[in-house]
Amino acid sequence: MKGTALVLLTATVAVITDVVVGTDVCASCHPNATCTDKMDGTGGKVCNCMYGFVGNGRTYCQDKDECQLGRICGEHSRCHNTYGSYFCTCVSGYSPTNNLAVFIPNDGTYCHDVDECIVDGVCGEGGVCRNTDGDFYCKCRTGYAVQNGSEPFQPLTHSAYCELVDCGPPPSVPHAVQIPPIVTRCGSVVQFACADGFTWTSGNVTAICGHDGRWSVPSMHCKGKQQQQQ
Ligand SMILES: [Ca+2]
Repeated sequence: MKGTALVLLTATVAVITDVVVGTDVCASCHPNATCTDKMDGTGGKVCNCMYGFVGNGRTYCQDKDECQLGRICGEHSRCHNTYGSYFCTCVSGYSPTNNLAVFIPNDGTYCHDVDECIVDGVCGEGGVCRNTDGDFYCKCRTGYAVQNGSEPFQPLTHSAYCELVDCGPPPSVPHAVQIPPIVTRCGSVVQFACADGFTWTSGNVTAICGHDGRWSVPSMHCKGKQQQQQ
């Protein structure tokens, strides 16, 4: 009997989480540990720290900082350690593939690029959106010009925006009048005709509102009819 007890005592010393002679092993488990059957088939019990904790199962089971294990959350992510667990978030411009705000990568969730251009009007009126990996940018469509900045611009971080190009009132041409309708947007064409008492002699009779917001000036010449007769 003495020999058996000595063998048991030796085994207990060797593995602290093993069977303790004459005591209930499970009662000695740390609050953050569970008591489970030993895998060696001896019928003994063992204290194991719960998921998210590390220690010997009995005297200590401390929080495991999963974020120290390298890039556990994957690319474009941030890891957040919590007591007994952890969670991941994505950096700006990326979102979790599980469509939630946070995730744990063990279900295959990872951070992927957000296609910001899916949202209508993200670049504002006249803006054309281009998605990029982790970001997006805007340019102005034809007929619009960038204001308060330069192209390409990111409307969330820059104050630039697109504005309809408008040339304002068409130029005045000596002895000529404008023929309505007068539209002053980019690309608009305004027709001119010689005023009463004058007649066209040469040059083009149109003014075009350019992308730079300026009118081209008609090269037309109108001569007084009386002058012509002389
Ligand atoms: Ca993007």
